[in-house]
Amino acid sequence: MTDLTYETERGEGGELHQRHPAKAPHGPEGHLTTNQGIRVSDNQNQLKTGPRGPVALEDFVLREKIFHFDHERIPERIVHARGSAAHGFFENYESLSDLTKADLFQRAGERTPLFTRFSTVAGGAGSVDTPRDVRGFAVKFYTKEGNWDLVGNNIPVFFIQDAIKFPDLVHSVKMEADRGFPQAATAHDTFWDFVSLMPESTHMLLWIMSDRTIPRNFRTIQGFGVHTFRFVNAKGRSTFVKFHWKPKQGLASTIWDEAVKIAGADPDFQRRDLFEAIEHGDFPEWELGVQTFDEKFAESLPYDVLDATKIIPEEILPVRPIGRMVLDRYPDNFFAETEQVAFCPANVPPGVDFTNDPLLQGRLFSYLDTQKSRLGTANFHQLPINAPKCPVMNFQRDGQMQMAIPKGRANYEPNGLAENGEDSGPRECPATGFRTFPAPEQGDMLRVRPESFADHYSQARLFYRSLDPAEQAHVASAFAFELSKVAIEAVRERVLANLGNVDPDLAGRVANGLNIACPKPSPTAAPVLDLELSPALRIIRGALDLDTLKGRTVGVLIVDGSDGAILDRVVADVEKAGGRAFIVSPRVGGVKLADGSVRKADGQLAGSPSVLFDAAALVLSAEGCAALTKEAAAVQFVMDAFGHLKAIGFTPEAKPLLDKAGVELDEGVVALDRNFVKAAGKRYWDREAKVRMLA
Ligand code: HDE
Repeated sequence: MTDLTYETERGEGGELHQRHPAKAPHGPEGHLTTNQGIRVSDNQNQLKTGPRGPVALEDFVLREKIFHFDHERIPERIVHARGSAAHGFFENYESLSDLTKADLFQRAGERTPLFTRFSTVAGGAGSVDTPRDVRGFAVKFYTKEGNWDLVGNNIPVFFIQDAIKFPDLVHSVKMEADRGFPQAATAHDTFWDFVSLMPESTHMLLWIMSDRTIPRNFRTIQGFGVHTFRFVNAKGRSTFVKFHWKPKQGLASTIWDEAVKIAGADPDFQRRDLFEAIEHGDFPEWELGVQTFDEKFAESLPYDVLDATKIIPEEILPVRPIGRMVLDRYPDNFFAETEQVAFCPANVPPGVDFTNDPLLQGRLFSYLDTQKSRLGTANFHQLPINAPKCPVMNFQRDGQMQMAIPKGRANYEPNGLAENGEDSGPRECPATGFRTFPAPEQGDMLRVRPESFADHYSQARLFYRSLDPAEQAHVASAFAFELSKVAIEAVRERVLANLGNVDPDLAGRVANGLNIACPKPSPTAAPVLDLELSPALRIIRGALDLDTLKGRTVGVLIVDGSDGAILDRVVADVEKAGGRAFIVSPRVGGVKLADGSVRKADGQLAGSPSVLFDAAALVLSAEGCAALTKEAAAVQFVMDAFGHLKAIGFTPEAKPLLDKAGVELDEGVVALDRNFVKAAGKRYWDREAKVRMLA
């Protein structure tokens, strides 16, 4: 055991000194210093006038330390405050030079370093990881021709069509202005009041009431650029493009009851998951895909590609995979990297360009602006996490926290200093510099919404009707839950009237879930169309719903008397399948196995409920099981694993615990033999009707 307790010694005058033993490496690099590089002799005691006397103002060591601490926090992001990030790379599959001149897409196999931050939207920086909320999916590519920030979400549409509504939207969703709650939740009056008056939000509401907003973790979300962007090739030809990230880990969500319980059991669940996955070498990976199209295709659609409340279903326009992103390094320092990273959709390299999407246009202003108030200086781009990994040369100078020391007199352009033998600085480059695509524009200056943005319901209907029945039931139940938290009755009615345009069955189920009458559908500005359904939108039983244990965790419950051989086999099988086994026992010091040996646990039962795992294994002895039937945490462990549709593997001795938890045997409740691993990667949707009353 290391002894890090205080050592005491007497000084020359007999005074008492307390210090920690010097454990740091000796030599200059091991010495504690002030920010001015002055070595510190004592980091435990302030400078006092006499042992019991007043503290001296001249104690610069104390003052500097407290001063710096006082200013450690910076304003959190107004939205997306809570996030986690990782470093990695993008690897390009093949040259896309026909579509874009963007340097990172020119050569097959080329890797571009990147930094990706995932986030929730509504909650503060200290809120929990698993509220029902959109997840941000922001990627900073450090390309050879400058930074490209693809600042997307895990949902392909947005609430509003025009940036001028963003402050209203965000005010409505954040904590209510007078009472300061609820934190990180849409389930309250002001949010539903606002969206009920904004029918354009209906499509997004369907997505946020779906299981997409209660993802299992960051590794199992999809990402979308949302807006239509442009690719521009070397010949100056523009192609419209929509960006998609598809998780190689599969798409996976929690059950609402599970998400709520995870919030209590581990508020950092998704952050920890990202950290641990990378630490264990399970590097999360996504495929970047594009939907590309021209003006003619855009005009053939019954909706506008500039409207961020619309998708182009993959069945109509397939997603072409163009490369992969691997996240293989967790940041060294959360503040310096994850907190200080500054994304901006306006950061695009030559070959990527914008469209007139009015939401995108507003974003092009907002992000640079917000960084100044968050990071405090116009020089935030010099922070290591934000700095491009290519040369940055211009005549911008000075400002707070200027890190660069430019040489010479050339801080303006044009200048003729070269003729005087001096460095004249950089010059514009018409051949390789960024040129905006010369889209022809004309029209009257108006504050209007285009006619082509008027249909607010057809795609909401398309989304709802494309889902698996279990997902539809979750959507209806989520609406019923959220609206039950809304106290203003007129708001509930307005939402139901809007839902009536999406699908009468949905509106009826929600009304039934609330036990109120379903009002007539609200008037619509455009006819609601029955668009062709898109099964690609499903999570459950969809293309990205993978039955796998790879990168997933099985919680293995053990007690005194458990059979060590079975335990070892289960652990080995799980690991062989690419998963992790997390041993849970009533006491973290472990248990005495049947053969008398001691097996340590990774977590204590009370702090390791089954919501934290993807499947459960019960390696119990008869006596141990009898004791666990009297332990609520153990009964809950099993009950929740069953209720959250997870596989449960069990030794015969564990049966009494299953019975106590009300578990009925089905194809997901299996003996702990070789078949368990196969069963453990799945969720058992057929169990839903037995465990939940859904709307
Ligand atoms: Fe953002 N958004 N946003 N947003 N957004 C911010 O920038 C904004 C929108 C998104 O991990 C802010 O640095 C406006 C859509 C992500 O650091 C701010 C509008 C999408 C992140 C801002 C939108 C996003 C942000 C707050 C409507 C998906 C977190 C802090 C016009 C395509 C990035 C910051 C990170 C962050 C403004 C709408 C994604 C205030 C005005 C649509 C992932 O600038």
